[in-house]
Amino acid sequence: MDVRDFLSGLARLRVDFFTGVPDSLLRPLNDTLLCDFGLTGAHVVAADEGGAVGLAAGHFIATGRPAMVYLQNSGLGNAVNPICSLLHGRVYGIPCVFVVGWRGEPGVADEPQHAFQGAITREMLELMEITVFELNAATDAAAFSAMLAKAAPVLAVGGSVAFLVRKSGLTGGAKAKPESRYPMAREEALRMLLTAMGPREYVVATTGKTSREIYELREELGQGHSHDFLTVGSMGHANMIALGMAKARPKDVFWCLDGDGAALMHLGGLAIEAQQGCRNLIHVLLNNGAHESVGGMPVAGGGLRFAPLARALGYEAVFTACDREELAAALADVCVAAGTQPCFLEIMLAQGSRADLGRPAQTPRENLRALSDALQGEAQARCRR
Ligand SMILES: Cc1ncc(C[n+]2csc(CCOP(=O)(O)OP(=O)(O)O)c2C)c(N)n1
Repeated sequence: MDVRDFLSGLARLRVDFFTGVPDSLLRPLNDTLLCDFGLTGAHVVAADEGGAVGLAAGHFIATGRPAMVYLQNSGLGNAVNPICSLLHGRVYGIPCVFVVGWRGEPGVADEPQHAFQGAITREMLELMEITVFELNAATDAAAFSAMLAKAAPVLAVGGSVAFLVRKSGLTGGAKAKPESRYPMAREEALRMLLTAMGPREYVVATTGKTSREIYELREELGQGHSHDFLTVGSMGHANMIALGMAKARPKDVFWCLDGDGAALMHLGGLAIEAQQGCRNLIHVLLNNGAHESVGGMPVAGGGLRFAPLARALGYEAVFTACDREELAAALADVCVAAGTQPCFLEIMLAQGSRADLGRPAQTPRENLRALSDALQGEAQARCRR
């Protein structure tokens, strides 16, 4: 259904505040909210889905009107705690209107990280006593009106409802235009990073297009994939995975290649990483100011700088680069500092990626097996040396 009709319908439920984390399936909704309300009015792009539930709760407490929380179904995990311990009728009974992009819906081919989450999404919502309505390409005005009529009494008694959006369930709307202040694309920066790394150094890459680009670049550079962990799901956890590996393998060097949206989602990890002081871990923040992989919605308004934050959290070796020349110089400095102190490198980037960007041909389990073999092989070689 057309996103404008959807929003007009929700206005009948008195929904006048919108927050969430973007999803490619919900792009018509995300872009329209951005165009209509900007970033500081009745629409807030949240750092994580749980935070969005908190914002929606605050809006209801202050106004008595339910808010919308939009999310990809991957984000349900982040929202479970405030749904169950804040919104639910046995706690405060705060109503909320969820709009959930249904990745991995049964019967539709999708990426491996969506398969299990997709299969349990409806049940998960129902288990949390949220009333579910499905929106698909065939949902018409009459069907939607019937859903609204059922949703109103649920919200009136402090319950929550979810519109579970199948592929093409929402269409039309505005198109947001990305703005970039920086010249370098993420793929170009990744090529420079992979070229600067030693052959035995390991990469833990964040979810989204970063991992897809690394996979393609490894092919292009003839480097193989055995030294990479491509975190296909679990947005925001690449830094903790990298820290876990770096602590367990102090003689190996690990590069965490992180996104700004992902880093912000679980920002606490950065503090833990800094405090652990692992000298064999280099955290690279690929900052394009946006959730580029799912349509380019801004991350915290698009102007967040992580380098000062990293310094405040305790990193001593902090580098920044805004173009190719600065990145080449910063990489030379990082390679000197790595091994002696924990390093943090922020690269300011333009938005954008190739239209023909592929996806890893390896499954996640194949990826893990190849990486485990490489780690084991390196440990054995070290014993022999
Ligand atoms: C918990 C969770 N919420 C939302 C998503 C959907 N998602 C996938 S990639 C992405 C954007 C990541 O942004 P960023 O880390 O800045 O990297 P970029 O795409 O800009 O390279 C989002 C929101 C997800 N995978 N998991």
